[in-house]
Amino acid sequence: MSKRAFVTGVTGQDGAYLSKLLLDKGYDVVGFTPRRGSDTLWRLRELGIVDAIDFAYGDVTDLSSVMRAVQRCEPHEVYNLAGQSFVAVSWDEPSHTAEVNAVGVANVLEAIRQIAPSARFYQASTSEMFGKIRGERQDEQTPFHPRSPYGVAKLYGHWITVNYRESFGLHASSGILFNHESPLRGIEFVTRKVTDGVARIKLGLARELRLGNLEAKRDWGFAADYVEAMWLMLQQREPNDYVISTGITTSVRDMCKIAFEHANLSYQDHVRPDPRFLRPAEVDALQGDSAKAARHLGWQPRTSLFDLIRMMVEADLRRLKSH
Ligand code: NAP
Ligand code: G4F
Repeated sequence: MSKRAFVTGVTGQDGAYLSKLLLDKGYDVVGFTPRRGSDTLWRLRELGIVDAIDFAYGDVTDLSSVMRAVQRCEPHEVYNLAGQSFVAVSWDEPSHTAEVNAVGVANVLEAIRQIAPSARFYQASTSEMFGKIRGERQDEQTPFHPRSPYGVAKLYGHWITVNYRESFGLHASSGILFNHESPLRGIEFVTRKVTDGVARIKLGLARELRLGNLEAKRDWGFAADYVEAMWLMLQQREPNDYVISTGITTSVRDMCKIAFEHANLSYQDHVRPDPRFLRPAEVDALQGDSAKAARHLGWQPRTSLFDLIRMMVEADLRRLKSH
């Protein structure tokens, strides 16, 4: 009999790559998604898996919808990827962000506790919880100091996961994932904004690209590598928390340089500063240490930032040329 996975946030970047991985492993995938007006299925279409997913409609902020869907699915594994994931918007929508990223996690855990207590649970935690860092590298022992309403809400999601593990013995794991990108990344995030911008400039559709803080540094990896770590966490005998990262940090400026140079352009000629994209509080730098994931899960990142950004520029050139 196939294993059944329940994936919230199935239409997002990670939901799409994770569903592909699970389907390839022979799982039945129930994708939990709010019914929205615009085309939210484009990522699942690009990966050619939209028809393989059994959709359950609902919202993580609506406990009854989560319970009904979990009841129907009878999952072996639950991946909670649903999130208001854009940090910048979390200052504009702090309450909504808390509803989805904090209360939503409690709702999914509560549904599991009451309906499917033997299901294994994955929570999409984030390096944004480290926030105002003191040391150079962050691992599972590093103290948290979130710098955005997004990070604060995610911290609740992280601790309620730990709490349900300790209180009720759920197999609940939290993956503290550093930034991960792909051609399926939302256009509002800086890597995709840059690779889309490069493609537009290269094709003569735009002349400049307006960005915020170029000095911020991130530890960027490839989403398809990172969803494997999610799956590996749920295959362990014991639940646990893991940092998932590449261990390499790069500034937004240097990431731009890689993207523009791939198209034989110079970022200095096209990137313009725009204070509208600065944040009320910034996470200046992130650099993870995934030694625990390497030891316990045998997980290693496989894709360099250089290859990732080139892949994204190529994908954006292809998309724009085909329109
Ligand atoms: P994403 O592309 O923005 O996807 C988020 C998904 O959540 C979308 O499918 C969205 O559906 C869904 N969603 C939003 N609100 C919901 C609600 N109230 N109920 C049910 N579903 C809802 O984000 P991602 O990059 O795949 O990230 C997946 C998760 O990992 C997020 O929780 C994010 O915060 C976290 N994370 C991401 C990274 C990263 O670098 N990518 C790093 C650490 C943690 P719609 O499309 O219909 O809105
Ligand atoms: O791409 P970003 O918007 O990602 P951010 O804020 O690091 O958050 C992402 O990674 C987190 C993991 O650490 C996830 F939890 C979260 O869900 C999301 O996936 O911004 C990256 C950096 C920031 O320092 C930002 O200030 O790029 C800087 N930046 C400079 N100009 C910009 C821009 N970011 C965006 N989005 N747009 C700009 O024009």
